[in-house]
Amino acid sequence: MKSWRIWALGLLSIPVAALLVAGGCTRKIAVAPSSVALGTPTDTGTSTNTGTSTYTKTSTPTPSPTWTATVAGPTSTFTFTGTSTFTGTPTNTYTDTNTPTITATATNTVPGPTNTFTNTNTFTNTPTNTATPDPNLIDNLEDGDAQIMANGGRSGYWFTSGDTGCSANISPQSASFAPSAAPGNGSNFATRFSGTGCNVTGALVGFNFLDNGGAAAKLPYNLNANGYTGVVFDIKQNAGQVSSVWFAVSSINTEPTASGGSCSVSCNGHYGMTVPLTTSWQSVTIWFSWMNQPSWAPPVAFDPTQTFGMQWESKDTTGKAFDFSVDNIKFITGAAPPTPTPDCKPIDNMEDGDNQINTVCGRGGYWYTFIDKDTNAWGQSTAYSGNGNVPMAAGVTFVMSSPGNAGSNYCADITGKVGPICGNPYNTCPFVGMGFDFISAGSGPKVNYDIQTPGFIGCKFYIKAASTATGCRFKLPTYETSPTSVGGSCTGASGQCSDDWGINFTGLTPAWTQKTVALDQVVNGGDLSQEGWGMATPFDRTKVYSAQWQFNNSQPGQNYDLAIDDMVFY
Ligand SMILES: [Ca+2]
Ligand SMILES: [Ca+2]
Ligand SMILES: [Ca+2]
Ligand SMILES: [Ca+2]
Repeated sequence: MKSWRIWALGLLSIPVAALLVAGGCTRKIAVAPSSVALGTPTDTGTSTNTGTSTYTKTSTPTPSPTWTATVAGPTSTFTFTGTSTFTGTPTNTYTDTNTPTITATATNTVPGPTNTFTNTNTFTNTPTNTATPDPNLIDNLEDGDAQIMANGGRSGYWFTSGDTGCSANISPQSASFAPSAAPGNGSNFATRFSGTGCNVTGALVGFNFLDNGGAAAKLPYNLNANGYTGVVFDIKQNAGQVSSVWFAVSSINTEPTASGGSCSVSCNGHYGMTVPLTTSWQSVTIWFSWMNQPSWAPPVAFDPTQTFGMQWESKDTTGKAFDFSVDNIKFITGAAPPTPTPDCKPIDNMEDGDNQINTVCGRGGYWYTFIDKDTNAWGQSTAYSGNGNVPMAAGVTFVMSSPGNAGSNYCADITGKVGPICGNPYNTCPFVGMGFDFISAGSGPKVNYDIQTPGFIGCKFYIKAASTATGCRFKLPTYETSPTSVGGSCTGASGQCSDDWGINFTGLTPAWTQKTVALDQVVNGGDLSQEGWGMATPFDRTKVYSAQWQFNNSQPGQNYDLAIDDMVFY
């Protein structure tokens, strides 16, 4: 019964992107000056008429006279020939759809009734482009090289980077970066980045604002000097399973000292935002004031006066294929709208493929397994994540499994076996499970999460069990039920802590099923109760530590395969 001896595995809040290395960022190659048409051309040129003129006309009443057009350039002469049977003074009207406006005049040499002419000339205009470069445009890739456009004083180069699992598989490689000739968004070129096999931190594509000539230290670029307050870009998922990226702006306080920043610990936690990908081009607007750091990163200020570049990161670390394109990156100016009010209800659908719940509304804890562990006979449970391929042990990062609920890519899934017997010294029985903390505590005491203030009254999630253990207990450790060793207040005798508030599920099947749990005590109309073997506490809705799914001595010796997906508050 007693879960007093918990050895949490994978609890380390692995900074998923902490080790992303922005490499190869200053490769300098000889390039021709940009000659791409910038901005909206202003047509101030001379029109050269190289088309064939045809004229149609209507006349009232019929029968029609016959008209023959003599075509010239912008000045055309019309000659009427034929026999008019009409009498009276004709009024001829010409409609000219050319640009620039043709100055043709026509002479109706035969009097008649009201005639209407429509000029359907086709002209080929050769406008003179007098547009000036748009200083806000960062790059449209149309010159086909690896350097961003020379607007706004910028000069940097594109680069790519991948972790040790995928560095050889990413395309393009940083040293040979080239825009993809596959059509960009209404254009000839875009940045296309693809790869597979990332297993540590992921992979990224990005650029520096300034060319530093290959030196280690990047050069700072001042966004405020031009009044830049945000950026828009076009982005599209071409293929692969990774369906979101982390967009980030590197700046001095998150950039490592080795590359010109001031960060010395847990660096590269750049300010950014998650961008969900779609399979058709979408325009994404990001105001810099909307951006946040990843929750694992030491909080520092975003300094817009000392930024280095922008990057798009695939955060998947389970080897999934990613393939996305970026085009038409452009700064925007002006006052940012208020930060959108985030939807605090979704907890995690795992679709970003990492081991962290959604970093929203103060949450951002990490998935883990926990397991009995002792030299006693009962300490023999096992746990695997990542489609059963990752044996969980202390410090091993929890890996999501595929596929997930409702055709999605990922879910949280653990497989293994519950230890066989209960035993001394406290009649402790085997247990194993998975869960997450609502707030990452790092290596410190667990952090209270308040579900009362946001008004959450329950949670929902999808669950399935595909092995012989068809039941589990869903529970929410709180400050009051947790032992002092992890930051809680439970000081009961040995073995009396961790009798957490929860609910038992039985009859789970291999089919995904949604469960709804009212997060309050049964006596208050909720679904939660303690098991009764431990210290009695109230269910404190302001001090919730975690959500966990656990097998215990009700399934000794059972094989289990338990999956969770699409968890939300309501
Ligand atoms: Ca383009
Ligand atoms: Ca270029
Ligand atoms: Ca996540
Ligand atoms: Ca999912």
